[in-house]
Parts: sequence; C-alpha cells; structure tokens
Amino acid sequence: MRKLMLVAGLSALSAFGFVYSYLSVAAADDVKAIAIVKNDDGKFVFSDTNAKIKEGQAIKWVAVDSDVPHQLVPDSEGDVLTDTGAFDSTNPPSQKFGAAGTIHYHCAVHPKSMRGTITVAAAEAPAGEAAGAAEPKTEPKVQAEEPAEEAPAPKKRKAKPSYGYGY
Ligand SMILES: [Cu+2]
Repeated sequence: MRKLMLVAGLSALSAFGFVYSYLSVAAADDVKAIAIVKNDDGKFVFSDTNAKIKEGQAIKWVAVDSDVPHQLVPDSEGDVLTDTGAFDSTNPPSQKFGAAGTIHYHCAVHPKSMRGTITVAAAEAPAGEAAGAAEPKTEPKVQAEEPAEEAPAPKKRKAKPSYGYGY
C-alpha cells in the first residue's frame, strides 16, 4: 500500500515537472518554443515554420513525441544559425539571435520535411532607440563642417555684384 502511494506520488511529480518546464519555456518572453512534431503523413515538421522573434530573443526546439534524433543546421553560410548537433526530446537545444535578419534552416536528418525560417526583427526597446539617437548626433557635426566650407562661395558670388555696384 505504501509502495503504491510512493509510485503514484513520484509519477505525479515527474508529470508535473514535465508540464511545468514546458509551460515555463512557452511563457518566458525572451524564449520562443518551437515544437518538433509529426504531421498527418508521419513526417517530422516544425510547429512554426516561419517563426518571428525580436533581436535578443532565443528559440528552443522541443521534440515533443519522439526520441528520434534531429540536427538543425543553416541552409547556407549566410544563415546565422549554429549547428545544434544531434539532439532528441531529452536535450532540447536553444539558441539566442542577436542580430536582425532572416535565417533559413533545416534538419540534417529530415531535410525534406523539417525546413524552417526565422525572422528576427530589430529590437524596439527604448535603450536601443537612445543608443541609435546618440550616433546620428555625431554625424551631422561632421556633415555641418562641409557645408560651412561651401557656404562662403555663394557669399563671394554675391560680393562680386556688390563690389561691382560699389565701384
Ligand atoms: Cu529531424
């Protein structure tokens, strides 16, 4: 009787732990979870094939229903995604994306069905705007010096007629 209760308690705990860890990933604002599931044809696919995140956010790939290994790699050198190496449902990889852009990637094990795109939008945080506003301030100063050198030229042109009238 005691043993039965202990087993029931442990399985309830582990079930709660799994659900809790999955929900905490989905709820976290800076981490977006993409599930790896089987479609109606039995092929592995990403739950979100065109994920949209913001600069600085991370993506965690969770193989939901299988221990079949996957390995996510970029389509080409220009796609800023790091090879995840082989993983399954027990060790979901996550990756943070620090630069805006579009990334095409696929699973090296299931290249036909597991293809996805990640669109990373520029961050709209106030700190980013302040940093962006500080940079242009220095640029106009440099540009302002150039027109100042050109400005005397029209004055000279105007000065010629007045010189002419004066003479
Ligand atoms: Cu795969």
